[in-house]
Amino acid sequence: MIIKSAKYLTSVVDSNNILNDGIDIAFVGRSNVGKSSLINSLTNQKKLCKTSSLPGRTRMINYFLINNSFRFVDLPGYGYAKAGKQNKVIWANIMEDYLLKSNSIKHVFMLIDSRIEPTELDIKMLNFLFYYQIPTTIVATKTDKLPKSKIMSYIQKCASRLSVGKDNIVPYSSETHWGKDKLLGIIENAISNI
Ligand SMILES: Nc1nc2c(ncn2[C@@H]2O[C@H](COP(=O)(O)OP(=O)(O)OP(=O)(O)O)[C@@H](O)[C@H]2O)c(=O)[nH]1
Ligand SMILES: [Mg+2]
Repeated sequence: MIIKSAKYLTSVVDSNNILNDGIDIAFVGRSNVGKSSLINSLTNQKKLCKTSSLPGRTRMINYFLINNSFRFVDLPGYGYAKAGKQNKVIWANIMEDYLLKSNSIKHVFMLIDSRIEPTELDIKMLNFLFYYQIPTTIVATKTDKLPKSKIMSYIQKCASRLSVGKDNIVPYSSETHWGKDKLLGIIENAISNI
């Protein structure tokens, strides 16, 4: 599929305002894993989605309208712990509300960092998605930071930790756009299966 247009639609901070009509492709994953960068890479835009080297940048649900027909949904990252227990944002309620309440989700891309073993929260997230039978693809980001010869062994480690086959993980780089055609194909399938 070709993404011809992508524009910012709206942001939602209150679960009651989650959009319930239409078609959503959502992006979840640990804070700082590269969700916003992936959306920019898929849409060929540099600044559609704000990215930051500081974790916890995206605190709300951001909706983007793609090809005037379906939406990309940038969800708040989980697992971000600022100094001090009170400030710990382990699991954003609005993200869970979205995944449980939205009638629009057609597919979820769950991002992990290809260089880092998936955390307990990643495992919890994946089990949550499987439990609610939400169609999900795991994407391993930032592969450009690994030597080419090591990428597949890192992906295998991530797969073992998540108890899935390594073919269930798509390696990606938002710098080089490696993996983009594969993800666009998955999106095309997800939105045509309606
Ligand atoms: N080299 C490289 N850097 C990446 C890649 N993807 C993301 N980054 C960098 O990682 C940092 C975090 O990326 P974001 O896209 O803001 O991550 P996020 O998941 O949206 O983060 P939150 O909104 O905080 O949950 C930024 O400095 C990005 O430039 C990638 O594929 N390769
Ligand atoms: Mg973000």
